Amino acid sequence: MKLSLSSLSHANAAHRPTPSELSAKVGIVHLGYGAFHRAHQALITDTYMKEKGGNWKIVGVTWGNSELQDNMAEQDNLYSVGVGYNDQLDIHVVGAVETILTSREIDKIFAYLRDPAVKIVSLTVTEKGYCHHPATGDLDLEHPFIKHDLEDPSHPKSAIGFLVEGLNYRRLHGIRPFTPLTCDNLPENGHVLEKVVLQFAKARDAELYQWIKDNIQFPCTMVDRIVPRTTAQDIDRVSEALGVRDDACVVTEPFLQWVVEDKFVNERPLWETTSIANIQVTDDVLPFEEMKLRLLNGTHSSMAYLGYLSGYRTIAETIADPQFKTFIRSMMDNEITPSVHIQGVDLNDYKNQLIERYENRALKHLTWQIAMDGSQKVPQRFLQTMRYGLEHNIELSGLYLALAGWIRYVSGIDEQNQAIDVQDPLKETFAQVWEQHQANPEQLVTAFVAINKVFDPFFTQHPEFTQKLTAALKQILSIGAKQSVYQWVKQHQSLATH
Ligand code: CS2
Repeated sequence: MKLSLSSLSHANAAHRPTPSELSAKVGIVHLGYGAFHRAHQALITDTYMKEKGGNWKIVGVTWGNSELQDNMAEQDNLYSVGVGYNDQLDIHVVGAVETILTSREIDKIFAYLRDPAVKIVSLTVTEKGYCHHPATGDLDLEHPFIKHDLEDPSHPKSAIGFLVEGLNYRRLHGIRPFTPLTCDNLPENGHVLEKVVLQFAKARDAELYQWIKDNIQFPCTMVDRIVPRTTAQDIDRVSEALGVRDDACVVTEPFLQWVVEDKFVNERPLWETTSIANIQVTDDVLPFEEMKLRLLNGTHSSMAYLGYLSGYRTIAETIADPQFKTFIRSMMDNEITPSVHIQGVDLNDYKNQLIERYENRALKHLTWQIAMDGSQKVPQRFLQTMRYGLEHNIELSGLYLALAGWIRYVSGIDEQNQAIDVQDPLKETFAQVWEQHQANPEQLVTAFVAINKVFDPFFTQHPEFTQKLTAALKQILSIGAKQSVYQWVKQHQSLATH
């Protein structure tokens, strides 16, 4: 039997949405309805409606995942969040979703974006969904979706196109605007969104640009919860625990954090008043973003590239290798922490907790999944920390190894000569650079560092950066990623004992 309102009444009535939640109206449109959103903002909003009421039902927009749309529709738009820790699994059924639309259902999406009842349009469209140059933050006016949306604004393909057209309608009809709320893993994500929205609006119409500039705020957020892509095994485990089959479930970890900048141009749910811990509304999100992007995402990506090349399929497998664990923890302490400036957080506890989160055997978080879209992630996960380190004379050998691991990974061939399924908007560029320079690591690194969509010119001006990166790549090419990590640990342990 499938999950639905009626099957739930028989199987597990405790999980039924409350009557007030069932009758609540839509208040949020979420662009980029994926696993992360389901286990984070949607779950939090669900808890809010169950505990406090309010009309905050969510319309989720997915770019192409019509299977998820079908599964949700068959389940009365219910799904469960399985919270897993090693062998333990707790289930929460979420009833906060009104419906799922695909990005091609343009009229239906606009009906919501125009509706005054919709007060927030939130986004998790991944780094590449901002259609910007990651190194500069500028909108990529050559991006095919952006070009299309500027020519035909009423049939957008990009999230930016939907947002601007929705705001434009409200401007022209005197309807109170919604707050665009980004929940993607980018530093100063609100500013990134604001910049691309304004540049897009400017390319469309000067008045629209000015109106957005004067009337819209783009709160920054720091979001954190590890939510791997759902597997067939996850579906079986959750369905068994729930008593009915749920093809739209997600499995996540117990940890959750959300820090939101308090500048909304319309109403919002007071998420921070729910019984869920670790939700904070503040004036300054940047220190939290830096802490999380550098310590968590930076080490996640390090494990993704070096772990994958070492033959480890998941993060839990990678961190179970004691040498990797030492490598990651030392890198956090010696190379990353100096660049993190935050008051009121015990960073030692935070880092201990990160290692425990990585060790959680309930999550099968593929190194391959995290390795995806490196061109969009490397600037904020590695390069900003390295820039700080270069400016402050901090030793960065672990980060050089991780960055070299990324360069090695995007060659598309692993250490056993098997193909790697590289997923990245710059995949072709990487393949060409490798093709041209593979016999020569110096040239290879120089050509990578010259890719200005990823590397800020700062790095080309620092010969030390290129030299050390080349040395790390040479080592990976000669002894492999795993032995390079082992060697690193050996050297650092002997340094520590001298
Ligand atoms: C991961 C993140 O896939 C990735 O790149 O590093 O999705 C990570 O799991 C989240 O940011 C955790 O909050």
